[in-house]
Amino acid sequence: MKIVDAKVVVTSPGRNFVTLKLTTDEGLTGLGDATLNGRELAVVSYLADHVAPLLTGLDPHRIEDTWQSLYRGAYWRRGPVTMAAIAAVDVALWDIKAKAAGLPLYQLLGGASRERIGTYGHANGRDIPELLDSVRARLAEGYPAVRIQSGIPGLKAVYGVSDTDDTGAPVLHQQARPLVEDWDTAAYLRHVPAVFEAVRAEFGPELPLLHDSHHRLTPIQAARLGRDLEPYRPFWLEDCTPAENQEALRLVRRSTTTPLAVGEVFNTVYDYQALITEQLIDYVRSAVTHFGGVTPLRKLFDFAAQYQIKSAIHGPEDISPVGMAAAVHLDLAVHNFGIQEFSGHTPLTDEVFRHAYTFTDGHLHPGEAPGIGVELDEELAAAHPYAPAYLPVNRLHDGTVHDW
Ligand code: EZ4
Ligand code: CO
Repeated sequence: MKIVDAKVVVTSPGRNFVTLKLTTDEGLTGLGDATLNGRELAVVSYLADHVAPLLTGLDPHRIEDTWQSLYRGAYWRRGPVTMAAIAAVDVALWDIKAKAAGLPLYQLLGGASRERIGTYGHANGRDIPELLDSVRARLAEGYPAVRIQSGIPGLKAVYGVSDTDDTGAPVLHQQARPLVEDWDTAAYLRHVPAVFEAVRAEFGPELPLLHDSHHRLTPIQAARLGRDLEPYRPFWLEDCTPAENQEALRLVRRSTTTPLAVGEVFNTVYDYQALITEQLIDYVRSAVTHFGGVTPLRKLFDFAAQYQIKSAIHGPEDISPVGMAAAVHLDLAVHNFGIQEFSGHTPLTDEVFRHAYTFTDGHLHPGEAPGIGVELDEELAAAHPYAPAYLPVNRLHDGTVHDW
């Protein structure tokens, strides 16, 4: 079998998605997600201008060899653009291989290690009463675990709150300039324990509660927050510091027993080296889409497993259903599965990317369709062309740019 066509499809059914479609001489097709939120066209160029010409004529069964030749052959290794492009190729090849075998991808990864995949959903509110309503809504949808994010007194727009409307539906950042959010770390550190207190008081001790600090704290601030949240037994504290400084997590780790989750912006195993070998974290958060595909993410999970660290694949709306499908197959197969973030997509997005995976009673299952189980409606995709979009920028009260 040979690859005869490599096509990059950009579509915006409410937000931008980049998809690689490979076609073989036997008529099999494979899809891979290459969406890099806010920098989409850089990956389109990487794929269309530099990778697609290398793919035609290759045997699609040679996944490891193709991955290594794209990673090592570029000379310029790592980085989100490169790794999103390689991820799309990797997933499209796994899709083809599994279709050729007539099996759902998870069967090629060792088969099911569980019956279904536990998820967490996003609850948020501008204030605590609104957040409590939002938690109630997620529980009514069946979510077994909930991430809680709240507005902070004195701040007008905060991560995880300003990007949803009153009904909890995502507000899309389809605009030509970044939205500016504001930030005050002291106000945040004062408020978050009160948020946990209120949610525990309302929903009791059993509901797993997660929280995302979105890279905004220094190590000593993160240590403080981790300690302050201990009485409420959080499931995890996510991205407490900008963790490209891996050593920073040593201070946090020795200061608190609050579990730590890190890695949604990482793109290779090297970003995790100290975090895993020194057991500084509890969950690895990388997405298939941003980590070079199923091949390296499986290796990461196996590495993490030796240190009792579990998987928690990033699952925001900006991972397309193609990237989500690949994640769900991995989740079902790996032994050290932890939890899967899942927000779902708009009905229009689910129409452009028809998928076999299902979400029932708060749990995902990849389904039994051969491959990853996603079909791209190219006509519908073309009817919704790319629209410029940026992630927000964060500023302190005096105007200083802060981590977003
Ligand atoms: O901000 O995917 O845990 N989830 C997150 C996400 C990220 C977006 C960035 O594109 O932190 O909401
Ligand atoms: Co996050």
